[in-house]
Amino acid sequence: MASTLTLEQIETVSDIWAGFTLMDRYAVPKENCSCLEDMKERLRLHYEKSRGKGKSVEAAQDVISSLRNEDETKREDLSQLFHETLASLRELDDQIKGHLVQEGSVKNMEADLESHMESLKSNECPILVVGETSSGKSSLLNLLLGQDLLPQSLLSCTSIMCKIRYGPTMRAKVKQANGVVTEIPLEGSGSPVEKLTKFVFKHDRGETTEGRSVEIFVPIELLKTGVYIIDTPGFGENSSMDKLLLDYISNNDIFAFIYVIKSDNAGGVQEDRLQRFLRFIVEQQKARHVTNFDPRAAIFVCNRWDLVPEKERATVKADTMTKLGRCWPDLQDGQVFCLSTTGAMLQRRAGYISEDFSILLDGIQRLIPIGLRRKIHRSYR
Ligand SMILES: Nc1nc2c(ncn2[C@@H]2O[C@H](COP(=O)(O)OP(=O)(O)OP(=O)(O)O)[C@@H](O)[C@H]2O)c(=O)[nH]1
Ligand SMILES: [Mg+2]
Repeated sequence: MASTLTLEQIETVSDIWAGFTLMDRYAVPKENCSCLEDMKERLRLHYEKSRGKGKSVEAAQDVISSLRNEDETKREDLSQLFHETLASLRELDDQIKGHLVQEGSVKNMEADLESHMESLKSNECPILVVGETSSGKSSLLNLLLGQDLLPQSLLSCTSIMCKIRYGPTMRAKVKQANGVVTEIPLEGSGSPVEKLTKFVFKHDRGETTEGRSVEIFVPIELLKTGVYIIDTPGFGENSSMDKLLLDYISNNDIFAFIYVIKSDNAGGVQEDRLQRFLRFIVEQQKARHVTNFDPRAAIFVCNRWDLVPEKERATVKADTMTKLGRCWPDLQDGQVFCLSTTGAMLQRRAGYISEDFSILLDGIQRLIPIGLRRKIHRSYR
């Protein structure tokens, strides 16, 4: 037997017992590996890791926090420029100033600069996670955050907008339709998922929770930089839940979003829903004067990829690309990612980042900043 794990050894593993034996021999963690495929994937990831390849769990966390850093630096530069311009405006010769005031331009410019400076101060950097019901939005968020926080289930559904942001202690704030706010401590005994379930989850998809929202505060480093993530109810099944999402899009600037697709849906991507939804985003953002809303910043995740039979994957991917291409302007191959969230979570719990998740993280790092730059550009105008 070789002194280090080799690819040939992994390829020859043909049953669970051979897999366990190889894992024991090379001290590969076995947790959560319940089938041959999971084991071989774990062995492959271990092989890559031992050769210094593949993403570490720490690097995966850094992806989200680095998004913010880029935004932060640009915001500081721009804020400085605004300060200087405002100071120069205020120092203008009285005669010139009088002339410009008469034209109304100085007053407007000062007011404009002040309002831009105010919006730049905002530490908000939202990433919206949207998509079909049961496509795995909540599961994907748990994966990105590296912990089980949001309830996920096939039978029940997220019924409320869940904003996840940094806080020194783990807690949630639930806002009722009548404005009453309830604080829910999430620390201590019992899992956060259990404590949150009755507030953010509905067992009957017909029930409504109109007008409510929840903010979940978690003490994790990657959110400390101001990035926050919003889990949303599935789109297209229940009109009151659709309304929650559509109202949010109409009332907020959307610079970055991840659209999750249920790849194992019979008939593939539900094109009409997708089209209505994506059109709505573009129109609303135009109406909100988010100029040049950049379609390149959207990320599409073909999730539950493990449930698509291997021999059908190429066809399903091609069909998805065609349908997405018809709904989304200038769609690039690099915006669409195939992922098994459950598979990635299983590997992540054992300290490995699966290949599909690693590719998605690279995509997030590449594409989300395009959207965030729009936020800055808007202030330049
Ligand atoms: N096999 C498989 N199951 C997945 C994957 N991602 C999520 N699931 C399962 O799909 C079901 C739905 O996942 P959720 O995360 O609740 O989906 P959601 O999009 O948040 O659902 P709603 O809130 O109802 O819109 C759960 O049973 C998950 O365990 C995946 O990649 N593979
Ligand atoms: Mg959900």
